[in-house]
Amino acid sequence: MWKDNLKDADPEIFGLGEQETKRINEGLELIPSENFPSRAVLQALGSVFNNKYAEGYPGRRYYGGNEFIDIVENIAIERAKKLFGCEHVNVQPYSGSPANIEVYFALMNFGDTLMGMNLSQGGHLTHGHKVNFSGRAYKIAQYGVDPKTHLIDYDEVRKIALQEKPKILLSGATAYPRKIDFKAFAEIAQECGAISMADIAHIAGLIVGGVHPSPFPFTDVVTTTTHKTLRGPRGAIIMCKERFAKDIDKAVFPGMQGGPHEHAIAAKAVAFREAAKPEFREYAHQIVKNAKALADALMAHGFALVSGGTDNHLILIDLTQKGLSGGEAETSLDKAGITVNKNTVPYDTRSPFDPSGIRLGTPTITTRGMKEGEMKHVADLINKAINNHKDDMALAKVREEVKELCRHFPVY
Ligand code: DSN
Repeated sequence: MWKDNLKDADPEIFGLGEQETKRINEGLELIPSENFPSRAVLQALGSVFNNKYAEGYPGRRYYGGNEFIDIVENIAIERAKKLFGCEHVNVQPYSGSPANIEVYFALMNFGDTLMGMNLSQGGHLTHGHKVNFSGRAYKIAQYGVDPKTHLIDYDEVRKIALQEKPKILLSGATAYPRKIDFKAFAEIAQECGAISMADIAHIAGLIVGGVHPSPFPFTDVVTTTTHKTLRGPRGAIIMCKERFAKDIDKAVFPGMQGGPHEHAIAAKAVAFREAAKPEFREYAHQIVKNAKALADALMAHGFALVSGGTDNHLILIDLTQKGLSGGEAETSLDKAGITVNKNTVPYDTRSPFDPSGIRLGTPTITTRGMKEGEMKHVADLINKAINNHKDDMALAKVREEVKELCRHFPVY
């Protein structure tokens, strides 16, 4: 119904929504940090919960009229606690970057040392990159991956941590195709007197689905976005041990944020309910099965995969041997209806603006029901597009094949 109203009120935006829906339905969206949430999640986002100012926390608001909002926020909190098995949750962070910065603001003084994974080797901007707030306000120590195996070298992490004595030791990544040993990180943090923090944004859905080890109960503070493998609305939450709860809550509000986005919080609650179902567990397992099948099929076509494969939802391809850059591949694949993003590979010799790799993953194609059999087909299509990356006619033909495959797996 809202769509009809939008159609009358703003045909231009409505029309673009129609085009975006068509793009989603007819293309392969392989960006590993994206997903297609349910209509229920989208309805909660487009609901009356958008309207309310609710600065503060349930039962302690700075505005009247929050009797229903309080219930919604409490439901979101309780569901997240149960889903992840954590002691305290703040569901108000607007997104992943604010959530991470709120943790730093809560638990460190400016100038203290933050140790995280280097962006160029799989970390995130907010894990201490020099252009980001995290790299400006704090002293930074960084770890990466082993030059040969492309795996995190936990002995090396320990060595750096003992030397740099960070206030926070952060684990988590945005372009790491293997399992992360959160227990090893927490032990290293304990040994060097640091607070252990994990950013599980990419793999939260895999963790609740039981297909990746959890950072709980040993990690002190855990952040996650809610829109990636978790398949909820764009947003984030911060989870922590009870002893950090007061500082975290104070840093989120009034420290960094004003009015919480209660429509997003309502949608987070809906997503947490969905993620607690047995079907979601199956979904998470299928994401990984699909990623492994896609990785195997790509390697059979001669693609070089960082770390030689994947354990999670994500695949990082080094295109050096294929003779094109990540940027060129992204553009050509776009023409073929296949969406990926250019990405640095570990020890990349090219610039981050046109790096050597592309990053792809299986969360959205698994959401639309594709299984291992389709992964072989997807790999063939990627291979065809890359091999013909300069030939627009050939790419248009691949686009038709992509459309035909997708026709059997409608999204919205
Ligand atoms: N921008 C996200 C990603 O694509 O991995 C990380 O926050």
